[in-house]
Amino acid sequence: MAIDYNERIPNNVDLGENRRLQRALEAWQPGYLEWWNEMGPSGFMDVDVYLRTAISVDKDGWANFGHVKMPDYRWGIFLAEPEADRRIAFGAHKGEAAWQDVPGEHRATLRRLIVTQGDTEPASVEQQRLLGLTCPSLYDLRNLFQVNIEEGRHLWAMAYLLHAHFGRDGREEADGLLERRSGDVDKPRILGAFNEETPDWLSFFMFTFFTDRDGKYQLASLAESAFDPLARTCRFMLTEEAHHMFVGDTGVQRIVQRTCELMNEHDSDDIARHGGVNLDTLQRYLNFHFAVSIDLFGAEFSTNGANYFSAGIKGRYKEEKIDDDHVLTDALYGVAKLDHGAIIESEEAALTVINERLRDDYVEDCERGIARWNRTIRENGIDVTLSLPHRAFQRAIGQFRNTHFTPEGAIISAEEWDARQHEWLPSEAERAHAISLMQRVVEPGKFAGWIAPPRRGINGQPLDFDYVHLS
Ligand code: BYC
Ligand code: FE
Ligand code: FE
Repeated sequence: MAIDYNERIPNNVDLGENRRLQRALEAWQPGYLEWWNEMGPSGFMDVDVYLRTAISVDKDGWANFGHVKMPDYRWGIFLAEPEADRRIAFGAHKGEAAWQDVPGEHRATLRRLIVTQGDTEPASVEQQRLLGLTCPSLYDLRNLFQVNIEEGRHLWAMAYLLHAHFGRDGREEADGLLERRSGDVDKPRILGAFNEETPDWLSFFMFTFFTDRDGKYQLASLAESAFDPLARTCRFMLTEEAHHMFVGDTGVQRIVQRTCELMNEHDSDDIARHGGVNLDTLQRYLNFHFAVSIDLFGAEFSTNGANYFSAGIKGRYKEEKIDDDHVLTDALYGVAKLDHGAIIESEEAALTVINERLRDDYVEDCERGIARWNRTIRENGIDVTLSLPHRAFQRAIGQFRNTHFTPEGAIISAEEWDARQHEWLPSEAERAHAISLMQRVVEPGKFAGWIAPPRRGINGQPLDFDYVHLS
């Protein structure tokens, strides 16, 4: 289905047929642009960036690249193709027709989830707004901006659902998405990870690896939703998300590669003074970003989660490929449970721990990425491995939040935590060092000394391509 770019708001939802909705969104658009100009990438609004724009929502629709000024990017509303006679795949309504409108009894819940999802998108743009000033290359600068404009589009996706399906309070919530600010004491973003800072590119790559990956899993579970417009919106968003994780995955891999080269060149594991990032620093950043990101799956034991599933609002990852009854009334699922000061394996009602199941799928996906980074370390002849910390480590949400754990999952006292946390989390000095490495490199084809070049450019372009016209 082609996207209509002749409209003020590009879309594939026949927006022109619904004048009221079109007017409401056109009224929201200036506020969005104002937000983008205020909170989007600082200092780069009038330069041409080599961006990818969807011209249709099928696979080939993505092959459209060209230099665009970011404020001129055509943000719009794109839903994946409808599935004829789509049926609800899970929960109490399994087998019934998917909902084209919001059922009254689920209105508040759906609105809340859509607002929560929508809130993360602009938050990440706000967190990343200064990174362009210290980019390690034009290639990376372009990738940052591609991620940023697509997160802006994800905000459009949720604002559309709020306007189209939730009446006046939906419009108010859509305005609220433009009013909260990441890290603001009075009006912060909703979820914890989105109020953290992303002060340097090491954090950015960890964020796109770990936190955008939470996005992938949350979107995938909402892509199963009985509420069909939400499902279709999330399906298309997932095609954009893949690039964000590519940026994080390859970004960290390139740092690992460069670190290993410096270690071999200087025959030392402390290469911080040679302009690199030490492997133990990478491990501490990894620990931090993993812990903050797994908090985003919510509490292990969650009646909310159980209700979302039973109501058909939020499914499991790849629900339809799972071989069970998709209702789970009596099903059990094994989880790590904190029981009288010890972590035990416990079989629990699958519905109650449905958040934990999604977290398991996510952790497995993270493991695959870490294995790739470890392969790079091995290929450089170095005997170190990076690993994910235990899921109980440094949690702020769920059963582990009030207890301290080592990255191996051992329970420790508050005193031991205070004395040893610098071993496991980046220290102030280490963060300052990472920031000090961030010197802007913008000569085409050149890369900062702490990161290796990528294997290939974007869309078949050479590495020294002028991805962002700075002059
Ligand atoms: N921070 O029953 P639970 C992305 C609260 S990322 C603060 O588990 P719930 C992206 C919770 O509100 C994907 N509070 O809660 C990535 C609840 O409070 P109440 C974003 C939290 O709500 C990178 C209480 O704790 N999408 O797209 O059922 C760049 C009990 O917990 C947090 C979504 O999140 C937290 N981390 O489940 C750009 C999908 N966690 O009600 C974009 C939509 C929990 O007791 N959201 N609480 O006062 C959801 O599905 C759910 O809201 C959650 C939490 C899974 C997040
Ligand atoms: Fe997103
Ligand atoms: Fe993303």
